[in-house]
Amino acid sequence: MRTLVGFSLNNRTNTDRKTDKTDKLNTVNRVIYMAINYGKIRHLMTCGSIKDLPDDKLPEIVLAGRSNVGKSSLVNALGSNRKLARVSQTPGKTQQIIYFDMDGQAILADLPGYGFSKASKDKSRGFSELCDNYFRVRKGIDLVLLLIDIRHEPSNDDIGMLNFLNSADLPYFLVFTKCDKLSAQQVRKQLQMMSNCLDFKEDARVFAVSSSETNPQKSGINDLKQAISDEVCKD
Ligand SMILES: Nc1nc2c(ncn2[C@@H]2O[C@H](COP(=O)(O)OP(=O)(O)OP(=O)(O)O)[C@@H](O)[C@H]2O)c(=O)[nH]1
Ligand SMILES: [Mg+2]
Repeated sequence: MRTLVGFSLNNRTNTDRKTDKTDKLNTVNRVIYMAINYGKIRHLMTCGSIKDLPDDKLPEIVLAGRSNVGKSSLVNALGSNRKLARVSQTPGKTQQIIYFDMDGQAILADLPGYGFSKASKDKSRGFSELCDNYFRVRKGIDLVLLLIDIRHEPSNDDIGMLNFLNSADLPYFLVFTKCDKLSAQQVRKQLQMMSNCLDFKEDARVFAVSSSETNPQKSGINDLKQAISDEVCKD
């Protein structure tokens, strides 16, 4: 179901319709067509247990990756809103599943990171379990964004996660984060290293992005937005 930004769909208030008009003008000027209006990403709910998951009626996009890789920062970069998700230098910040509504078109799940955590060992085990169980019980995931820090060799957890996605036949994009910390040449070199280490599908979409709050360029983010929109709203 592909629509012009802001021209989707039901249950719109008059205020929404006014915004839609502005969006239409902006869209026409930029000649960008996206089904999801990323300016309308909102916090939906927070879940500490897989017993309390929300309805899965809307298409769902899941952010997965090591703790500290930049999942919550990516939510903020997608929504151009630094207050959407809590970002921290301390690994293990996101300890629950945080859901965001994406313009009523899809939901976005920010999962706790796998791998190391400065939280207590028990808690850390809890996060990983939550992440593992999530993929086991959650049906109808439409797209997984697997985030990997461009600067480092993939961890065993990254490799395990990718192998799981391949074997479960879940659609995924590989998103390499923190590219602003390297030169363009280093990014290319690291991408080559990643393609040697990681067994990703030949047709897998790969993005190199920067979500840094201090780097206004946010490279790769627009391409990623367009690709998510196309993938999730293609029917
Ligand atoms: N330079 C740079 N820093 C980034 C980028 N993305 C995230 N960071 C930084 O990395 C740290 C961790 O970011 P988060 O977004 O909280 O990471 P997370 O994956 O949500 O971490 P958990 O919630 O612990 O799983 C923060 O200090 C961010 O500012 C990026 O693209 N560039
Ligand atoms: Mg987080």
